[in-house]
Amino acid sequence: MTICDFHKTLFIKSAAEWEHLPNNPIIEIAFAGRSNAGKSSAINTITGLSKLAKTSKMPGRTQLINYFKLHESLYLVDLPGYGYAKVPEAVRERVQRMLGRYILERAALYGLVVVMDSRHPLKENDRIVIDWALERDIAVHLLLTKADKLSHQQAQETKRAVEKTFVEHRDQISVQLFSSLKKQGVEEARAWIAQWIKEP
Ligand SMILES: Nc1nc2c(ncn2[C@@H]2O[C@H](COP(=O)(O)OP(=O)(O)O)[C@@H](O)[C@H]2O)c(=O)[nH]1
Ligand SMILES: [Mg+2]
Repeated sequence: MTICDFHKTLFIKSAAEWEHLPNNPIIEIAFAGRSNAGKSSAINTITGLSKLAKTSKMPGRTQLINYFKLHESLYLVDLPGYGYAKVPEAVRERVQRMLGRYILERAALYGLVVVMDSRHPLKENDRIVIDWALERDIAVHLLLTKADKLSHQQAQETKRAVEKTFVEHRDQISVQLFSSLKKQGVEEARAWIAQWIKEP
């Protein structure tokens, strides 16, 4: 059961620099993942707002940190994608630095959704991002998206394998299958996010 209206999520701002991040102390749940993994699509599917976050067939387009207000006490944050080789080196380094600083230092960050293509989960950069969150004791939700590209059995096997990898961190890391195309796993993702909402 969710206690807020995901359909009322509003775009707040795009930030290119650390100094431009909002400075009001609202809980942030951030979405990280490789370029093209399906982060923006997942935000749109979870909120039920198909045009909220810009999606793209061209990887490496979003180098900004995008803020959305889901509730008076909660922001959703679409982080820049990583791991796209065709982005110029200087841009890639800047993005990695921002991402590292955001995950390691952002006081408002309470939960990290790591969006991964369920056909290729846990790439090196995903592991790095997950390790940063573990270091800080931040809750991690692994969203195995594009599950529609796998058979039911393949998808279940992938989920089990990912769960097994983090069995020692099962209090901190949860795993689910998701598909923006088929609207699969939406309520499960909403429930994970809604647990962070503080009612006044
Ligand atoms: N089949 C399928 N395609 C998806 C899914 N989610 C995203 N895509 C596609 O993957 C591409 C990248 O999606 P996007 O959300 O922009 O990825 P981002 O770079 O991680 O924000 C787009 O062409 C989407 O239509 C999904 O669940 N299933
Ligand atoms: Mg995106």
